[in-house]
Amino acid sequence: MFILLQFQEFETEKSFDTVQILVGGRTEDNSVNLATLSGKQDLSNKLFVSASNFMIIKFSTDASVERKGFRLVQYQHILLFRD
Ligand SMILES: [Ca+2]
Repeated sequence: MFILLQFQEFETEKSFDTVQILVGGRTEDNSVNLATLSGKQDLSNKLFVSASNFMIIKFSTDASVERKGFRLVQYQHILLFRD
């Protein structure tokens, strides 16, 4: 099982409100950081991929300054390889 994640919109307070994407394990401690995102970004052409059936999306924020936020799409599928 692969998990593919795509952001349709992304805008958070730069450096202070971050979205982390972690892959590789069931818990944060067992995962590696694939990306740390913040600010206003066009990510509509970028796919974030987990090669397992786990993906952690961690939003960290502070007490001041809000932006629009983010909207994401998740795709799950099984890839079949044939000779
Ligand atoms: Ca903030």
